[in-house]
Amino acid sequence: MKEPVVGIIMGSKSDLDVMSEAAKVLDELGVANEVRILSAHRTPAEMIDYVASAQDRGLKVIIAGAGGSAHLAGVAAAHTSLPVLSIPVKRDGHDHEALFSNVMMPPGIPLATMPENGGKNAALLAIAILSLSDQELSKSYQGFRRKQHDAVLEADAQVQSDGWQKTLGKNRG
Ligand code: RP5
Repeated sequence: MKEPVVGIIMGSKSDLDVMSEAAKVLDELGVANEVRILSAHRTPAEMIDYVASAQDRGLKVIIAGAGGSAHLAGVAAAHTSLPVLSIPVKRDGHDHEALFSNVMMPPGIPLATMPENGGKNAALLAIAILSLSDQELSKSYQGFRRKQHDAVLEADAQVQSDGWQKTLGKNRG
């Protein structure tokens, strides 16, 4: 088994549904990753230890997600010089507190904040970063982008030939 190059961390088991979207995309493109539940508030020492040792253990990117006051990603970024991508976890009834807390980092400690619940894009950005030094992965990533591009053109061709009403009906099954 390949050693993980992406560490996915989250503040609570309750974040796993959102964060697993990142793991799924990394798995699909063959990027070895590890998933950990480490809270900035409830397990601060373990969380800092994990992040501070990440680079020496071979990790290249960290994806961190939390909701509410969402300190996890910012504190992680403070303890490593690896790129840290944050996923603000948003639930019904939340405002945008996690997003705002993540984008308001002080100058000097960068944090790449993804869309709310944006596990997929976090994984793809991690892949884009890793692709800079991994030709095989770069090819897989280009392939993914091409497939996505072709799917849109196919949908456009369908709506042009069948009309929007029929296309909508087909999509509804
Ligand atoms: C945050 O508080 C966690 O990341 C989670 O998004 C939220 C709620 O945590 P639980 O009370 O469900 O453990 O720290």
